[in-house]
Amino acid sequence: MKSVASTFDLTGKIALVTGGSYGIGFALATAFARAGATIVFNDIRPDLVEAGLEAYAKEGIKAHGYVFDVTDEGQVAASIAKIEKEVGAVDILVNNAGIIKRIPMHEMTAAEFRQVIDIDLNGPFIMAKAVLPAMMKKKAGKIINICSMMSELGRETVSAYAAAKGGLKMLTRNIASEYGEYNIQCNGIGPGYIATPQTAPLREKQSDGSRHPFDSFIIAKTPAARWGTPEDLMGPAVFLASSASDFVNGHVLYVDGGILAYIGKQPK
Ligand code: NAP
Ligand code: GCO
Repeated sequence: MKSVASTFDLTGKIALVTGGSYGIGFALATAFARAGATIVFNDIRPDLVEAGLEAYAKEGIKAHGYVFDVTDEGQVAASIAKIEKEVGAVDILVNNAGIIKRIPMHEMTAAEFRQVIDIDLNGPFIMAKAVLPAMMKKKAGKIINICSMMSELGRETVSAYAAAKGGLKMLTRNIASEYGEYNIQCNGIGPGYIATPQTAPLREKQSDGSRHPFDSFIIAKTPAARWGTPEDLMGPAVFLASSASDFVNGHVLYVDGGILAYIGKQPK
């Protein structure tokens, strides 16, 4: 029987993390590398791929960076073929690339709504579709979709994001349902409120030096009474990328410091 620790080992695996040059994607890829995997990442901007390669090198990781847009089916197909040739077939895909637009719904244009859906929902479909054939051939694969609190909850100004992340939860369940027989597991991670550039506007200090009201709101909504860090997601991601989770399929693992369990801080 294998040791429990060895079931988390990713030696020999190739992990592709979309939008992995900084933020959550960078932390997840770093965790996979520390568990033994070879890292591949992409971004739409060449300068960010360059910066990402430098950041991985600083961590002692020899990553492979590619420039492509996850919403462009042609670019994705060509890039996956290139990655398979230059590095090898992808064993672990993390659909991390994502954007948010905080605009009241009645002021949002359909073009803005579509752009969020395109990157946050169509992108994961296009990426998964591109890696599935090799995974089906190998009869093994892990797909991790980065979902959100907004896969479960709504809030003002984030209609497109919530629609996309709710859809991503169901895409996760459907990939699990459709490809489980090929020993492919598709799960989600639902991060709580994590301190990254994406959430920086919600944490900006007020002109008098006090906390942003949204920052205070999140502290009060989180039993852990703090924002999460990208590092908080590393262990859960290694679990879902490794054979330790081979019978976990179609699940969204919320890593939220308890937000979804909590009604919120009682007024004093
Ligand atoms: P971030 O700091 O904004 O990073 C997102 C990454 O995705 C960036 O590298 C971005 O590159 C890339 N990207 C955007 N559009 C792309 C495209 N079309 N093709 C390729 N790459 C693209 O965000 P984050 O906070 O690390 O979030 C990462 C993921 O976690 C997102 O899916 C987000 O929705 C989700 N999430 C975040 C939080 C949180 O609290 N931070 C919580 C729950 C879920 P550019 O810089 O070039 O745009
Ligand atoms: C927002 C935030 C969120 C988080 C995250 C929560 O404006 O409410 O940006 O949507 O980024 O996805 O899990």
